This record gives sequence, structure tokens and C-alpha cells, in this order.
Amino acid sequence: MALQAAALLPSAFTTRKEGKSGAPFKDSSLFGVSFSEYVKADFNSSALRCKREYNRRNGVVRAQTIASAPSVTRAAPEGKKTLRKGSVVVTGASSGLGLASAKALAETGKWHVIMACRDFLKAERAAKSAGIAKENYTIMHLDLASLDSVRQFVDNFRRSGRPLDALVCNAAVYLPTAKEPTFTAEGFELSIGTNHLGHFLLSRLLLEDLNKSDYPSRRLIIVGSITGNTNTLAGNVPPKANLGDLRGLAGGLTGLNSSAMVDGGDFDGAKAYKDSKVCNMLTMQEFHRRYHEDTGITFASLYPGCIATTGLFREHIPLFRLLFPPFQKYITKGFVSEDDAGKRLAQVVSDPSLTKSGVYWSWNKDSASFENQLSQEASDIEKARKVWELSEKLVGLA
Ligand code: LMG
Ligand code: NDP
Ligand code: PMR
Repeated sequence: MALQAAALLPSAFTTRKEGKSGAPFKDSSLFGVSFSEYVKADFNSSALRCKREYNRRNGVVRAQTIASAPSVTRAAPEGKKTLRKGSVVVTGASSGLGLASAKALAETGKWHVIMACRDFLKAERAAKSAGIAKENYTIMHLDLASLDSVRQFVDNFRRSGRPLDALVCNAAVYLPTAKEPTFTAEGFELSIGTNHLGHFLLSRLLLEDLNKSDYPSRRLIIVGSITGNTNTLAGNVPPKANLGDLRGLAGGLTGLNSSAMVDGGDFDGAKAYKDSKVCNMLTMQEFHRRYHEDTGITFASLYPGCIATTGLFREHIPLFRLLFPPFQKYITKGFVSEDDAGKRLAQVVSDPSLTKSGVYWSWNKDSASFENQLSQEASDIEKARKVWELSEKLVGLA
């Protein structure tokens, strides 16, 4: 793994802002352009906790489920003295942010990481060269570009008998130079198909497993990005994210009789990626609205910073790959090393103070996490509901 040594930021674990109520925080900015918001501390109220406990004991979850769920031994969380090791699934843990977060979580000694990867050997090599101890990880095959593979993964995971305490939807593809669309096994445009639809099915199916866990704080994290948010400078670099009226998604993104793009427009690989990140952030919020109160599961998203050295840019032109890291390091100052970004994601998975649900986390330059404001489109309630319903149809849940 090419974990960059250039750590511009101190560890996110050690410097966390507490008592954020009412305090404005600034996002990292370019030339003084910054985005801030008032952060409200809203950790679980006792009333909500009571309802949650009731629902958990009675197995209340409105998720669509498949029949083969094994039973997970449950114990009353309040009766526990020592916390067992958590069990977290991280998709796309064979490189970049996924690998760095797997390493950060494993190193705490508190987590066993299930690395859900499409390339088994690559993942094994990556885990070894990152120095993740054998007993702290398991690699399981998952190709998000195939819904059969997603269902197979869920089956295999259940057969393993492990509980599911946290799920991290991290994997993504970015195809900025593609002139024509490429497609998943089911014929969806590859960026939306992988980044959004594959994760949508995975998280819908695994919600049941998360709900069965007796772990004190169960979390479903979906990685978002600044580039999907048009309320930022980065989100205004063309082509901009825009889901339009979702006519392409409704048409199945096949590129045959309908468009391969969510908004029904001409194919643009960079836009498809940014649109997929908007879908990711909308999905997280829709999960929150539909399930947080009943299940107590924390749903959250994040922008980990610009990790300009990862494999995400593998399809970009060589000049871009050469200039992008120094551009982000010295000009935008949005650069973050893979190591530090991994710690940020690990923090969202396991920090006891980050239990708030429905939140999009970002970090200040001093590495303090704060709740960030999503763009208008990425926080559009009606659009979130429509994306959810159309996605359900496409992945065969409705
Ligand atoms: C497209 O290119 C590609 O075509 C597409 O394939 C895809 O990749 C897409 O978004 C991804 O980008 C768009 C174009 C940028 O990309 C470029 O060609 C530029 C590449 C830049 C890469 C970084 C190189 C920087 C070079 C500097 C050298 C650094 C060296 C460091 C050395 C350090 C030494 C100390 O898009 C453009 O079209 C560029 C012009 C647009 C700029 C937009 C800027 C934001 C505008 C925001 C205005 C909106 C207002 C928002 C509110 C803000 C208020 C101010
Ligand atoms: P990488 O390319 O390094 O990692 C992406 C991972 O996704 C790889 O492990 C890759 O597997 C995996 N993957 C791709 N397609 C599939 C598939 N079909 N099935 C299973 N796994 C798949 O990129 P990053 O680490 O940068 O990206 C991770 C996340 O971070 C993404 O969600 C991205 O949107 C987000 N992000 C990244 C930023 C950045 O600056 N880099 C900024 C903001 C957000 P393989 O190793 O086999 O290719
Ligand atoms: Mg962007 C504060 C300024 C900032 C930040 C934080 C990012 C992050 N970018 C910023 C500014 C700019 N970028 C500016 C001013 C430009 C024009 C020169 C610019 C260009 C640019 C390109 C061409 N940026 C890019 C690209 C990509 O191909 C990347 C992309 O959009 O992938 C979808 C990208 C990114 N810039 C970022 C981040 C985080 C990315 C990676 C995208 C992601 O993971 O979501």
C-alpha cells in the first residue's frame, strides 16, 4: 500500500472537539472560501433510548430481508461488563481509504475487520503489506458490480456466524476519461451501479444483521464526498453533480433505450461518479429517516478529505495523477494522507462520541470532526425518497 508519509494533520483520534453545541466550525477552504455551520449536540435522548431498547428486544425492523438469516446470540447491552471485539465489514478494503481504515480499526485491538473485496489476492497482499495482524481480519469476496455477488456475500457472511456491528460502504470506481459507459452484470452504468446500487442492496440486506447485534453502538457508514456537494468550491468544478428528475435512474441506466446517467443526460464519467456520491449521501439520510428511531442504528456519511494518492484516480490521465497531489497539498490544502483519512473513517465507525445519526462528518485543519452541511440536492428529502424507491426496484427489493 502506498501510505503517504506526508501527514499534514495530526491524528484524528487524539484531537476531537467536545461540546460542539452552538459553535461554528470552518471547513478547510481554498483562498479563504469556507463553509461553516452551527453544530447541535444531539446525542441520544433517554426517551429514544427506551424506545430503541424496546424495539431491539422485539426485533423491530422494517427492512426487507431474506429468509436465511442465522440467529445471533443477543445479550442485554446494559448487563455487559467488558465489550467484546466489534465486527465490521468494510467494502473496498484492498486499497486507499478502505485499507487504511481497516488497518486503523484493527490496530485498536477492538475490531475484527471483514474486508469485502472483489480481488481476493490483492486484498490479502494489501492486508499483509499494511501489517494488519492475521487474527484481526478476514477477507470475503464481494463484487459490487454484480447483485448476485452482493447476495452471495450476504449469505457467506451469515454462514460465517459473525455478528455485524458496523458496515462501511466505501468501495468506489471513478471513470473520468471514459468516452462511453460501461456496465455492471445487471446492465447498470458502472459508477452508479457499483458505488450506489451495489451498496444499496448490500446495506438493505445487512440492516437486519446490524439490528440483531448486541453491540452498544451499531453503525452503517456510507462514504460521501465534497465533490458531490455543489455548496462547495470543489463541488463546482465541472462537470457538477446533478440528479435532475431521476429519469435515467427510472429508466434503469442501461444506455440502451434510456440514458446511462441518472438525470437522463449524455454520458460523462466524472459526473456519474459525483452523482453516485450524491446518491450515497441521500441514501444515508433516507436510512436515518426510515430506521434510526426504531433500531437505534447510527447512519452517517463523511468526507474524509482529499486523499489524492489513492487508486481512485487510476483511470485519470498521467498528468493529472502527477499534479493532483501537489495541487491539493500546496494550493487547496485539502490534502489528507491515506493514514489520516483511515483514522478519520475509523473514528466515525467506533468513536463513542460520534453516535449521532443522519450526519455528514467532515474535519477541520486541526483534525477536529464536525457536522457539515450538505448541498441542497444532497439533502433533498423528496429526492432521497425517490432515489430509494427507484433503487429498490432496480436491485429487486420492490
Ligand atoms: C474535467 O476537467 C475532466 O474533463 C473530466 O474528465 C473529469 O476529470 C473532471 O471534475 C473532474 O474534470 C475539468 C478541469 C477543471 O480539469 C482540469 O483540466 C484541471 C486539472 C487540474 C488538476 C490540478 C492541476 C493544478 C495545476 C496546478 C499545478 C500544481 C502544482 C503544484 C505545485 C506546488 C508548488 C508549490 O475544470 C475546469 O474547467 C477548470 C476551470 C474551472 C475552475 C473552477 C473553479 C471553481 C469555480 C467555482 C465557481 C463557482 C462559484 C462557487 C462559489 C465560490 C465562490 C468563489
Ligand atoms: P481506491 O480506488 O483506492 O479504493 C476503492 C476500493 O473500491 C478498492 O479497494 C477497489 O477494489 C474497490 N472496488 C472498486 N470496484 C469494486 C467492486 N465492483 N466491488 C468491490 N470493490 C470494488 O479509492 P479511495 O480509497 O480513494 O476511495 C474510497 C472511497 O473514498 C470511495 O467511496 C470514494 O468515493 C471516497 N472518497 C475518496 C476521496 C479521495 O480523495 N480519494 C475523497 C472523498 C471520498 P480494487 O482494489 O480491487 O480495485
Ligand atoms: Mg478538486 C478546496 C478546494 C478543493 C478541494 C477540497 C477539492 C477536492 N478540489 C478542490 C478544488 C479544485 N479542484 C479546483 C479549484 C479545481 C480546478 C483546477 C479542481 C479540479 C479537480 C479535478 C479535475 N478536482 C478534482 C478533479 C478530479 O478529477 C477529482 C474528482 O472530481 O473526482 C470525482 C477531484 C477532486 N477534488 C477534490 C477531491 C476530494 C477530488 C476527488 C473526488 C472525490 O473523491 O470525490
